[in-house]
Amino acid sequence: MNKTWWKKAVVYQVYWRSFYDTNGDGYGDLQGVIEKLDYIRTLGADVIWLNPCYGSPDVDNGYDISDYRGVMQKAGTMATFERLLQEVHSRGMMLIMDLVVNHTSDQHPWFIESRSSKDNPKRDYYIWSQQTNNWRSYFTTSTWEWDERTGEYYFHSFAVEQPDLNWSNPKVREEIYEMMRFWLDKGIDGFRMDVINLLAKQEGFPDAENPENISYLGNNPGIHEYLKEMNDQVLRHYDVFTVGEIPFVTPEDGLLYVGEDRGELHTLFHFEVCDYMAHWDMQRFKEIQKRWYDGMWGRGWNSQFLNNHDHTRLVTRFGNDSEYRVESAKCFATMLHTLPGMPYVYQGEEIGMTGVRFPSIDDYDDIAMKNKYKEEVGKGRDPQEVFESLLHLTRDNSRTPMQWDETPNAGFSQGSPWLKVNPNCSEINVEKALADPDSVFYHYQKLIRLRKDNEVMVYGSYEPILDEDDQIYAYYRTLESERWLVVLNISDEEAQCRLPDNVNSSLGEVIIRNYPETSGGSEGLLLKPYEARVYRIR
Ligand code: TEU
Ligand code: CA
Repeated sequence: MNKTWWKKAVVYQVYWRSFYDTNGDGYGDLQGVIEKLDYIRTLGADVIWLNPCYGSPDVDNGYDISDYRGVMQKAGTMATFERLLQEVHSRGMMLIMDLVVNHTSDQHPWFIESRSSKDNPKRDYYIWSQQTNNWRSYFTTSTWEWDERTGEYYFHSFAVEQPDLNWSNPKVREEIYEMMRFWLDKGIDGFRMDVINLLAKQEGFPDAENPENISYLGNNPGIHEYLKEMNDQVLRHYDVFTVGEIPFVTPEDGLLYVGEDRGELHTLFHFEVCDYMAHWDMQRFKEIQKRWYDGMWGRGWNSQFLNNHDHTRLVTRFGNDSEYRVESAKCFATMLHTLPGMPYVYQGEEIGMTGVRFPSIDDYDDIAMKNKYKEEVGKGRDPQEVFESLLHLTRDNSRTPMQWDETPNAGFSQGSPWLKVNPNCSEINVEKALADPDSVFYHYQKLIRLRKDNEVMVYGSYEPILDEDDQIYAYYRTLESERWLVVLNISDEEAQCRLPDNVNSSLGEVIIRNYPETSGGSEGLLLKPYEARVYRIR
């Protein structure tokens, strides 16, 4: 397996609008990211993934781009962006940007032209049709929107305000490649590619048998030709890192995107956990890890994450954010950083931030949630019931402002934050975390440092044991003579971990743990709720 710098990296995701506001307008901004870079550096992350900060009417928080070469006013200016990049580099870190090229904003000049007349030269930049089919989009009931002016429908995989680009048009592809070079020439270190497997569409848009399963939107014929071309035309000319956001993907298909012999992408995010596992499910999680490891190891590189700006914070969704918040945060951190693949830390995860429950739908911003709410209430369902059903997974769970300290608005903003701050901010914040040597923060810091010093965490093989156990997740990582055993009790109860005798007697030093030292007991290890230990094997 070839070794490159990014395989050893840990990525820290900055959702800038919720990170740190320096001018009091209620939105985090790029200047705020600059001011907090030393904090990220202290954590130890190597790469920063910055969510989209391009020109945008902001219907989907920057994922609806109207100006690919500009910086959104809320975020700052191009000069601030360039300073940010320079400051990141001067600290020995890297910066990757979101690349959102499946769709633009309906306010993008291309779309404004495209919709203006059927014979406009930009008409074919988007997908127009006289007919619809039965497909749902991510955020609405149909992928087709009627456009009065020219009497045709346009195609959108997400919101109505996010028309899909027509990638079968070579001019579109050339425009996108030019735009990518524009940013790469500024010196950015790569891209996180938004729903990149959606670029190619199904020929003729046939009706789906089960329209609720929207997997027809992705992995369609032609996608690999586009990605190879993108690599040929752009990426391979720079030393950069790419991660594709790839829903509906199996390990077999995953290899087609990131196989080391393929010349497409470096790594991917799959969503077998975050899109389909609403609560922790041990057997399912073990099965997913095993299948992806068997399918990709040695041939393509994976990612590890349990939350991001789209997915509810991990302690709330998978752990226990009341009784065992700190323990479960550290337990999942231990898991994410010891599983094979590149770990992602989503801002606030490193202090164990939790999801929220605001009283009313009006307290929420997420377009996915709000559209779904309207759709369901429109069917005559009880509004309160609909609202409650959406709380667990609304994207705003992880979008509330970063909690820096106990001052008003958690030290995030002097103004009125665009999304309310989580009321638990006086208890959970960076200032407290930095002052407490046992905090979640220092556990992450230690895990990240361990990765720098121990290649077994990066290149070690993965071998799970105790497969049937519903409380304990245990696995070896082995690289040459170095062998580690990770033992995690992912449950609210104590757990007896019955390791085979020969394993028990080979346990060496504990490399990292999330509880103070306890005695093992002769019949096996007794693990406290969410206890995590990593042993060196003798
Ligand atoms: O996300 C794609 C998306 O729809 C996710 O919500 C989904 O849960 C999963 O990640 C893929 O199946 C990206 C962005 O991350 C999201 O914020 C945008 O709203 C969306 O694309 C549209 O650009
Ligand atoms: Ca601001």
